[in-house]
Amino acid sequence: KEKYGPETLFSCRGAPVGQETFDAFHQFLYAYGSPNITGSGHLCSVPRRAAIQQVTGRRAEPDYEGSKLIIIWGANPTDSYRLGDGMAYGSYDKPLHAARQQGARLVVIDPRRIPLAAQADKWLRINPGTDAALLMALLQVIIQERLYDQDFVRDWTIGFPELAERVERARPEWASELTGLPTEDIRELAYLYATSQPATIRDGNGLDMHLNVSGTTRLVASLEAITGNLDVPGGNVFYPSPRLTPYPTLEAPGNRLGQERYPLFPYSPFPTVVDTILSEEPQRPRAMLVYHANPLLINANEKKVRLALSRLDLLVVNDLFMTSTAEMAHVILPGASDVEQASFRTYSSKNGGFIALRRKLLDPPGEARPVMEMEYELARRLGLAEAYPWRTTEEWIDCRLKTSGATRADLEQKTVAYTTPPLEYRKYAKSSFSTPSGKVELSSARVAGLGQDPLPDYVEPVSRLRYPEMAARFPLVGTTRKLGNYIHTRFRNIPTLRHLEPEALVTLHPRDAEGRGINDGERVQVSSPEGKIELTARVSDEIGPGVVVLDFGWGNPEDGSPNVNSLASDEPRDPLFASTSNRSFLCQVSRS
Ligand SMILES: Nc1nc2c(c(=O)[nH]1)N[C@H]1C(S)=C(S)[C@@H](COP(=O)(O)OP(=O)(O)OC[C@H]3O[C@@H](n4cnc5c(=O)[nH]c(N)nc54)[C@H](O)[C@@H]3O)O[C@H]1N2
Ligand SMILES: Nc1nc2c(c(=O)[nH]1)N[C@H]1C(S)=C(S)[C@@H](COP(=O)(O)OP(=O)(O)OC[C@H]3O[C@@H](n4cnc5c(=O)[nH]c(N)nc54)[C@H](O)[C@@H]3O)O[C@H]1N2
Ligand SMILES: [Mo]
Repeated sequence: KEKYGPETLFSCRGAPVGQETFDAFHQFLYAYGSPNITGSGHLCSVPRRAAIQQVTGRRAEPDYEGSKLIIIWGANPTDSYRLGDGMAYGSYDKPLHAARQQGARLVVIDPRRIPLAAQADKWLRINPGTDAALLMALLQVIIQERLYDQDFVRDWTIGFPELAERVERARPEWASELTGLPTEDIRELAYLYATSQPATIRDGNGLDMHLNVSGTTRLVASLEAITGNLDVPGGNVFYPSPRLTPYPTLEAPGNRLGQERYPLFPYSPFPTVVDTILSEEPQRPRAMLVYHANPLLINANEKKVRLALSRLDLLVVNDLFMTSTAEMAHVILPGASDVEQASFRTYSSKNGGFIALRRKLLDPPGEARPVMEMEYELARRLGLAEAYPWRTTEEWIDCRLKTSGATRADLEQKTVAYTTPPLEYRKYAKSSFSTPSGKVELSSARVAGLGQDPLPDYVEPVSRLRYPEMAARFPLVGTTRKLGNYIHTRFRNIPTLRHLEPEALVTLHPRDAEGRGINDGERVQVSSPEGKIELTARVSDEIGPGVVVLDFGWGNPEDGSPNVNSLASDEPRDPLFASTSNRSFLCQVSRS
């Protein structure tokens, strides 16, 4: 701190589970004098949410009940279930299946035949990263055929003529070339979506890990809006969510790293942190406090991330297990697990926003401690105790719940407490949209003000078309899948789960396997411009020819399988959010 300044300390957090994952070391960092929080956000829903916010003020979620058409778009809810849905609806996928029983049609847009695709009326096997082309063609047909909601567009949107002009040349034939989808399927989906009133879209993390997440997801929101599907029963709605007492209690001490370049991204994007560590800037990151995260394995370009982490003067990792990131640490803080510390979480749902408490069931073993108490103790020893309104986990929970409408005592009795009224539709008629103009901004003056294109557009992903020369050596497009039995890089050390999915696989289409003399179950090499790994081949037509799917989440010391992210490049990046293309990279598969 004395030598380089407090802002050279960074905190890095992973995908949140309980509220403690959002809050850990936040107060500490601000009290210490650093505004710099980083993590996995650039790969996970933050860009999608922030991009859609520019259009409609808030990301609208699917309201399956009463819907006539459900589009599952880059999401795999069967394997990647969402926390809270089970508590709100009895089981995570109940509303979706209930709507199906009422006759809703189901369309899945995914490069891979996910479990829901097998039950769908239509599976559109799209080329990875090309969704914006499909979206523009849908808009083109819907606008040209005047299938949009003309009253809504007139009263509640700005920028419609500009959007219409932008998509004018995006004909289904054009999109067909890029997406690999038949022209007829594109035209049919445009009619189906515009004439099935109401229709709903479940957008997912499949749209996140590409270099154009901002353009793609703004187009999703634009499509929902102009067809009159926003905040209506059976459409895409703004669910109520609980409000917690504001946190942290301190102001951010100055501008975060990346704030000027990526002002719409609420943290410091990890790729920017990596670049800055590797630069000669005197103010570069020098120390990192990693909590509940495995940044070495989950970011594109493992080699570069490893180099950056190795340059830090101090790397502290708080985890339950010896992860690949923890192996690099100077200091390891043994964390208490979910069952060894109390916590809570807020959820949005149709029935209202609710809060659920997680009870402590066991004492943490050995030197492990609840994170909020560890944070407080660290702050106390550094003379920062007075920034803290809590000392214990329970006091932290009380602090956060103070103005929420629920108390810890309530939650101990009820487990789940609703703190808002149930969902109300068409809220915009009363309170407008929460954008600068109060309307849906199909063209965004705020984005233009950042020197960026005010309208969303198609950008060619990492593909054979974008890099024809590279494609001569690496002719396949690699993408990755999350495994239902694991969460990201976790749980391979649980024998019962490991028994179900013992090793990392690469899935190839039969035609690609045959052409390479590869049989199901054989060891193969997968190489990309960034590196080379060995995996076991799985031959299946659940993906198209020319695309291979690699299993994400392996690479920790005890799992003995390689990390797919060593093959993905960290460039190019999304212009607004620095998202990298973890889900499309050029590669080649050959017999080992
Ligand atoms: N190629 C590719 N890359 C991806 C993805 C992909 O699908 N494909 N997915 C992306 C997405 S969506 C995300 S969110 C990120 C995930 O990125 P991360 O969140 O960084 O990954 P996790 O593996 O969930 O790491 C969580 C770590 O926290 C530890 N942990 C679990 N519980 C506790 C606890 O109670 N206390 C403490 N101290 N530690 C705990 C676990 O042991 C684990 O090491 O990866 C992203 N990267
Ligand atoms: N069991 C389990 N549950 C989880 C997680 C886990 O790791 N394991 N992770 C949690 C986290 S942090 C998250 S973010 C959520 C994610 O949950 P979801 O939002 O459902 O996202 P994913 O499971 O990553 O699935 C995304 C789908 O998008 C597809 N896809 C990939 N690229 C593209 C593309 O370019 N276009 C289209 N249209 N589709 C594409 C993939 O093939 C995949 O089927 O799940 C959460 N729940
Ligand atoms: Mo995520």
